[in-house]
Amino acid sequence: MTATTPVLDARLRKALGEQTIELPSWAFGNSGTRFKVFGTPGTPRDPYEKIADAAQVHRYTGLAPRVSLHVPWDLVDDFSDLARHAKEHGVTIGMINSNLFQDDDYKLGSLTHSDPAVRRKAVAHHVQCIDVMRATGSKELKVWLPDGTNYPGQDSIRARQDRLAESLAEIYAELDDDHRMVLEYKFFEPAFYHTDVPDWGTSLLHCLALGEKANVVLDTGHHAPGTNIEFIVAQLLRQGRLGAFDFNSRFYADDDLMAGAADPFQLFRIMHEIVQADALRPESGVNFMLDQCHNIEEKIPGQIRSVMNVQEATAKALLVDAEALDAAQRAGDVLGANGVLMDAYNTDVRGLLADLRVEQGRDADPMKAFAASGYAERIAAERVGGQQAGWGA
Ligand code: AOS
Ligand code: ZN
Ligand code: ZN
Repeated sequence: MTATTPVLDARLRKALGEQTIELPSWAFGNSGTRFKVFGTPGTPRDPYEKIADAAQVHRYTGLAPRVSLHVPWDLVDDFSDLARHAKEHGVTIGMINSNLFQDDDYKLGSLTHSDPAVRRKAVAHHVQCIDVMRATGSKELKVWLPDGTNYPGQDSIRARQDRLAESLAEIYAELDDDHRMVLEYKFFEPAFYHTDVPDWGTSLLHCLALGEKANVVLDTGHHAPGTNIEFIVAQLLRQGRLGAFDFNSRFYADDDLMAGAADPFQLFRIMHEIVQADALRPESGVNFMLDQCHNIEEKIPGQIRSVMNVQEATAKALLVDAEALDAAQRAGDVLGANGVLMDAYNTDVRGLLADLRVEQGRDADPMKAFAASGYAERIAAERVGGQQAGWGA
C-alpha cells in the first residue's frame, strides 16, 4: 500500500471543526503519587488561575472550550463570578465533579455506607454540587465513588448495592430538567477487594434504574489490562448510554498519563467506534473529557499535547474508508478489512491538522506557539505557592 497525503476536505473540516474536548481543572494543579508531589513554578493558586491556564490550551488548539470543576477543590465564594471569569477567558464551565474520597466519615463508604447519616451527608454534598451547576451554568454532574471493601466479609456486597441505588435515586431527584448525571466506574483503588461500581455493567444498571438523564462515564485507565475498551464504547453507544469519556493513558494501574501517550492505537480504535456511530457531533451527548495529572511534565503543554493526541486519533478514524471496510467485512476478507483500518491508522495526519489550525487563524504548531508566547515564564514569576491538585502527600 502506497502512502497517500490526506486532504482536508469539507467532511473532515466539518467533523474536526465540531470536536470539543473538556479539560479537568485539577490537571493544572500540582499532583503526584503517595511518595511525592513535585511543585512546578507557576502552578495556579486558585480556581481562577486554573481556568486561565486551561484557556491557554483552548487558545492554541481551538479544541478545549470547557473546564470541568471539582468540589471542594475548586470552591469559591461566588461561582457565578467564576463562570463570568471563564467566559472572559473564552471558555465555559463543564461538568461538576463531586468528592467522596477525602472525608474521614467516608472511610467505610459514602453513598453505600451502612450508617444512614453518612449516606445523607454524601447525598447532601451532591445537592451542593447541583447548586454549583445552577450558579455556573454547568449541565452535568459527574459522580465517581471510591466505595468498596478491602476484605472478604467486611460488608455485604448486595446490601451496599441496594444502598447505592437509593442514594443515587435521591441525587437524581434533585437534578433540574436540563441536567444530566454521569456515573463513572473503576475496577479497583482505593478499595482493593471489591469496588461498588467496578465496571460498565454495574454503572449501566444503576443508570437504567435512574432514568434517561443518567449515563455511564468511561475512564480509559479504569480497566483490567487487556480489556477491549472499544467494545465497551460500541456497546454503550448502542444503548445511547455513553455519557462521557475520561481520557488518559495507563501502563499499569490508574496512571492518569497523557491521552494517546501509552497506546495511540487504542485511542484510534475507540475513536473509530465513535465515528462509526456518528457520535462525534456535539448533539450526540458524549462529553469527551480528559482526566489526567501531570506529575513530572509541564501542565499546560501536557494538556495541549493530550488534546492534540485525541485530535490526531480522531482524524485517523475519520480517514477510515467506510465503504471499503464494509465491503471487505461483508466479503469475509479478514486481511482486507484489517488492512483498511491499518491504512487509516498509519496515515500521518499532522500536516492536515496544521492546515486546519491555520485555516482557523491559529498557529500550525500549538506546542511551539505556546512555548514562544512567554506565558509559562510570566506565571512562574507572578505566582508563588501554587495549589496541589487535591490529593497526594
Ligand atoms: C478517579 O480515579 C477518577 O478517575 C475520577 O474521575 C477523578 O480522577 C477524580 O474524581 C477527580 O475528580
Ligand atoms: Zn476519571
Ligand atoms: Zn481515575
